[in-house]
Amino acid sequence: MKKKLTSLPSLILPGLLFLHAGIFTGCKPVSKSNTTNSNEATTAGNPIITKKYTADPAALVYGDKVYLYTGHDEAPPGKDFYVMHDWLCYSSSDMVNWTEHPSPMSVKDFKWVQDDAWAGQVIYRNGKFYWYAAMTHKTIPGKAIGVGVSNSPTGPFKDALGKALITNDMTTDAKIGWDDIDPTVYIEDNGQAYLIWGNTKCYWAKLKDNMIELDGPIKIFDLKNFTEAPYIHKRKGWYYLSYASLFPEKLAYAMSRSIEGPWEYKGILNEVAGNSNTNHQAIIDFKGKWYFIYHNGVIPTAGGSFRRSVCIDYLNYNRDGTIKRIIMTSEGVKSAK
Ligand code: FUB
Repeated sequence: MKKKLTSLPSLILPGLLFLHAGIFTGCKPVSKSNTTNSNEATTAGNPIITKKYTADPAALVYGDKVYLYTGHDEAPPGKDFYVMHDWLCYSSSDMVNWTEHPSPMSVKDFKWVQDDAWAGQVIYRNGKFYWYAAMTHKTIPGKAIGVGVSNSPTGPFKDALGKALITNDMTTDAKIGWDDIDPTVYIEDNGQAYLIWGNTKCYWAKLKDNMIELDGPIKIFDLKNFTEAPYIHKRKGWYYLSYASLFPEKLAYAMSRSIEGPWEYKGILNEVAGNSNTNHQAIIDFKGKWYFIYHNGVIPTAGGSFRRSVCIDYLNYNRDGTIKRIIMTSEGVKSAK
């Protein structure tokens, strides 16, 4: 049984410093302890995980499986900001049945980090898995981006650098401490890797083959109403840069024939996701279908902007390559064959 979502208005403060409250009526309550002993993580439909609060999905297709990496919202009911100390990992062969793996990475794995296991992305290269993620730096004020590395998609991931790859003092265009968040990585067919990240400014830089050093200056993409959560995917010669826009966040997207831009704004991809003032996406092609993985805040009774839940719906294209507006559903997707 699923019911409609009800959103309350959000209070907008600069950037991501905000308060938000909302209510939702529905089913599939999260367990009291917000933990699970079973590795069978999910039930059918959206949200796909109901035993824990999950946010900021990243997904990797590797072999015949999809690996889903999420943030882990642990803010108690009534607390209106992020409490996030580790990340979670799930895998599936069909996009419907998800197996939970032990938490593969935590802020404790990074000695230079104070806290805050925020969004990131995992990518495979040369036999290793690299996880780029935003955290709060212990000594350099503001958010920073670190890199975890593992021999397995399910971890454990270790600090690949022993220090941050990106710190707030390296990016001075945005006069805020939380502009170095939400890293995403894309590897071109010629092997050139790109790191893209940001809040209010969309930064990008080339990465060296070792994946843990920048290979050139930090530049900025010009994107209409960019807030955060950049994500790159490619289809039929088109690059797509999707991102969270305005606040409360909708997802917008732009297209280009080159990953280095210029990017042409194409409009809204997804509306505000029920009961969550943030919106964060991963887009993958798996077994012949395109999937849009995102979060909302619909788990009763405490779900909301700081207790979020990952959902999956289909992503479809128009004949000219533009993307059809996402239809967020309670039913979610069917088993992929
Ligand atoms: O989860 C913390 C922050 O909220 C992420 O970095 C943003 O993308 C937003 O989802």
